[in-house]
Amino acid sequence: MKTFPEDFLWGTATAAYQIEGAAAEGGRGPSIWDAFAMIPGRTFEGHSGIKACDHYHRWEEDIALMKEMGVGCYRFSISWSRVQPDGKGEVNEEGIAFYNKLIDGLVEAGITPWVTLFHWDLPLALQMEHDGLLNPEIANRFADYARICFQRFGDRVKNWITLNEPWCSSFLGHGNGYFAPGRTCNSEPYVAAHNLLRSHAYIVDAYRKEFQKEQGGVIGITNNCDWREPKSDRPEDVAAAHRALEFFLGWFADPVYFGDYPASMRERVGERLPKFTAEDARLLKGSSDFFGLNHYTTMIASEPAEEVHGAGDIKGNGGMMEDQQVELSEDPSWEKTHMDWNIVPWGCRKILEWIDKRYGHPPIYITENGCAMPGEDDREVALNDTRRVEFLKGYLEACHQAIENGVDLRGYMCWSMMDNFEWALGYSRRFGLHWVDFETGERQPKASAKWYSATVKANGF
Ligand code: GBH
Repeated sequence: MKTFPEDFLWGTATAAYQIEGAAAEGGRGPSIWDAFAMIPGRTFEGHSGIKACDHYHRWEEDIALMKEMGVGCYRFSISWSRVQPDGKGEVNEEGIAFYNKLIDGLVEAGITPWVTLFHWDLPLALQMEHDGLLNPEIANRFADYARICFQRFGDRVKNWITLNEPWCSSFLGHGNGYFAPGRTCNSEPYVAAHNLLRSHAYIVDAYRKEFQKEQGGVIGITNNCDWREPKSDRPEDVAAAHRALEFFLGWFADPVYFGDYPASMRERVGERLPKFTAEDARLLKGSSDFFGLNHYTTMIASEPAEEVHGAGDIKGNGGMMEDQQVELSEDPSWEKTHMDWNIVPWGCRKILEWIDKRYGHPPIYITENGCAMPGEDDREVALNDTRRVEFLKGYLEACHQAIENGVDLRGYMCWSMMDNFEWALGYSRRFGLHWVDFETGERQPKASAKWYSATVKANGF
């Protein structure tokens, strides 16, 4: 039996655009994902989040399912354009009312809400009229929106996540164009990342100065990082793996913990890497009350034999390929998920230990981990998802080992509470503990939901 620490927090996670649906209801304004999904070829068979899991109407049932599982927390995100349809100015009271009902329902069910303010769905008006994340002014828009959320929900919400995976908005949104807004450039990712980091800092500053004392909550950022295992113990390969992690996670976590980007990035990206003003650096340093980590997979890293070209459409790429100069490969013996991601549980322990060491033993929450497995369009296959159970066991065992090795891991939130809109891959990939019929909206617990529930209740497995 692997037993977790007494106060270990067990949860599940979702994001607004992936589950809510009701995209044109209740006064919600469009986001960049509504627009992106309309461009032919950008999402699987043109799928969009217009209906998704219809959580906007089925939220009570979803809370009941989570109560049944016995989870301690639920991580969800707020749709900015549901709260502020234009991304600035007027507040949409219907949107506020929806989140109030959801939050009240969770509290009543004994489930602690963990709220992400931004999970990629930027209000379209900010993109069209103000160049979105490329405009430094975005940090003020973010802070104003966050203030509305703190004011309206902060009496009950005590756990805030500013941004989900800014790496994805920066690199996938502005580097290889795989995600909204679909731009491809070798400098814009650095600008978008810079403004997202500044936005995070401004949000946290507003919370700490105007709300934290009275409301007594915590606030932090969630970053994603895959593990990079050196191909050999040659110093060049070890350095390449370390550099890959700096270009992937250090890009976002170094400014938050140290007030600046990694030196390796400064050297290699040069003029294209923006500089923080003294004031921004001051606001950033120490701006997260916990380390939020989303972790899914592992790749092997080595010093490239010849120079790497291309902006980074290469599988597994964690940073701008031409800049980081790391060769990535896989062990052919590794099993893969339906996303084609390698299943490597020990990579999870190693990334946790890397974070623990580099960032001075911070309290860490895994705010996402999970998998999509092939064949789950078939309901019977999905309901008997033994491969997901094996995946979760493997990764949770790695978490347990990390804790035994001294990592301050405080919680684990499984991605995802239910099957949902998997971004560019639409409804073709199913990450859920609950199966969803996207025609009727019906939900049903998979075997993994039952296994996870037993694990949560026993605080181990
Ligand atoms: C998360 O992102 C998101 O927060 C969530 O919304 C999403 O539904 C979930 O994961 C599942 O995708 O180059 O093929 O080796 C995940 C971020 C970044 C993790 C890329 C895996 C490498 C894949 N991902 N990374 S690959």
